Order: sequence, then structure tokens, then C-alpha cells
Amino acid sequence: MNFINLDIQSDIASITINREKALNALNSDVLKELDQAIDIIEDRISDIRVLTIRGAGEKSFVAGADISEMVKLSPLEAREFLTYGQRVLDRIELLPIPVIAIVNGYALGGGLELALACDIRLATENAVLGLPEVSLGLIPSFGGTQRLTRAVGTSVAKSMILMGKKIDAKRAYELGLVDDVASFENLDEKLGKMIKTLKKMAPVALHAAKDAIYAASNTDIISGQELEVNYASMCFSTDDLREGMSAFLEKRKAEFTGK
Ligand code: DAK
Repeated sequence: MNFINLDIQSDIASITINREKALNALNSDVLKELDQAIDIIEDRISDIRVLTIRGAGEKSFVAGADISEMVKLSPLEAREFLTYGQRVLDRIELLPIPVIAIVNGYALGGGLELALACDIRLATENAVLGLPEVSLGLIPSFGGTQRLTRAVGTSVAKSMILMGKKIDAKRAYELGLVDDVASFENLDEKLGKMIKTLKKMAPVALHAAKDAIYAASNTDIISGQELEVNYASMCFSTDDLREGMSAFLEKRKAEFTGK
């Protein structure tokens, strides 16, 4: 792969979008390789506990879909690119493991949409987040109108989408759009702590919780609660639930096996 580095160390997978000269903008080759990286991760999913995604360098996570490529698209080609882009981001959102976006700089347009498809966002202090598509004669098309609105509410989403308002890491943290902010010096430390926390959790319960939260945005409350009860009941069939509860009662640390 030319634009995506996938590194799997023990039970942590790390994707780096590696197109630094174009601020890691997503063209169709990058999207294809991202799709291939997800294939590899899915093949090895039972060995992986956490996935991280970042952009190469210290300036940009992803500065959006590639404008030089998009400018040439016909409506039908745009539809193909859009459907493909949405599908790749959906695959990331639906992975059974937690996915952390390391928002290390610009997260604009498709870049913010990619970060929104991840479960947790850790921003560096220089991060700038925005959906400037309307200034290009377009609207956010990799799920941004849907996921940003669900993440921060209609009012903030409208100011960011209609006025193209870009926000810094501090404001994004205040809005709950990112979960934490780090300097480049303490980024690894903060990321390490997040990963450590996630690895303490029961893997099957994490997967069930992700699916139930996904349902909260995609179904009515009655069906969502039914799904929640079904997932929770399913947890009672796992070794991990017995282990988690026994460990609490025996005042020791739980050792989860993901079964
Ligand atoms: N696409 C292509 N190249 C980009 C790019 C992008 N989104 N962003 C940056 N680059 C390139 C620049 O062209 C420049 O290339 P060279 O001139 O060196 O060859 C290089 O990266 C460095 O950028 P700058 O020289 O501009 O760097 P600055 O520090 O001055 O500015 C910036 C950084 C991030 C503020 C600026 O580059 C910028 O405003 N970039 C564009 C940000 C943006 O508007 N992003 C949203 C793109 S629209 C769809 C599906 C999805 C989407 C749309 C449609 N369907 C198929 C319909 C999603 C749309 C978007 O994401």
C-alpha cells in the first residue's frame, strides 16, 4: 500500500494516512487502501483490541476529500466516489473494536467525517476541525451532515456547515466533539492511557455497547431499548461477565478472554 501504513503490534492496530504533501487529503486511491486495511484488520479481529487512525506528520489529520480529484468528477462518478467513501467510513464505525482518531492537525471536510466515524477522538492542540464543503459549492457527503448533527446538535452543526465555521481543539473539547486534547509531547502518554483503559474492558461487552449506541442514532427508542435488552441478556452468556462480576466480588482485577 502506498498511502496507508497499517502497523499491528501485539493487539493494537495503527493506521497512518500517509499523503503528507497534500495534507493527507483522501483521494480514491487512499480510500481503496483504507478499505484494504480494514479487510486485513477484520481478518485478524479476534487478536486486535484497539485501532488508532492518524494522519502523517504534525500538520494535518486529513484536510478533506481531494479537491483536485473531485473537481473533475461527473455527477455519476461523484455518486460512485461518495457511496464508496460512505461505505468505507461505515465499515470503520461498525468495527467490533474501539477506534480512536488521533486528530493531529487539520480535520476538514472528509477528514472530520472520518474522525466522526471513529468512536473516540483525541486531538492535538493545533487541531482545526470544520466542514467547509458549502464554500466549495458542495455539502458534506461522507456522512458529515448526519454524524456531526448527532454529535453536537443542530445549532452547532448549522454554524459549522452553513457558515463553514472552523473550530480549534479547545472549542471542540468544550463541545464534546473531541474527548481529550494533547500536546505533541504528551500525545503518546494520553493515547497510551486511553488504550490501557479500553483494554481493561470486556471485549464482547465493548462490541455490544458500540452496536447499542449506534442504534441510538439509527432507530426509534422502543426498538433501541429492545436491542439494548437483547445485547445485555447476551452478555450473561459470556465468560467475561462471570469473570467481571466475580473479580469485583473477590476484590481483584478481571482477566477477560473475550469469550
Ligand atoms: N484536496 C487536495 N489537496 C489539498 C487539500 C484537499 N482537500 N487540502 C490541502 N491540499 C494540498 C494543497 O493544494 C497544497 O498542495 P500544493 O499546492 O503544495 O501542491 C498542500 O496540500 C498544502 O496545502 P496549503 O498550501 O493550502 O497549506 P496551508 O497551510 O496554506 O493551508 C489548509 C492548509 C488545510 C487550510 C488548506 O490547505 C485548505 O483549506 N485545504 C482545503 C480544505 C477543505 O476545503 N477541505 C474540504 C474538502 S471537501 C463527495 C464525498 C466527500 C466529500 C465531497 C464529495 N462526493 C463524491 C460527492 C468531501 C468533501 C470534502 O472533504
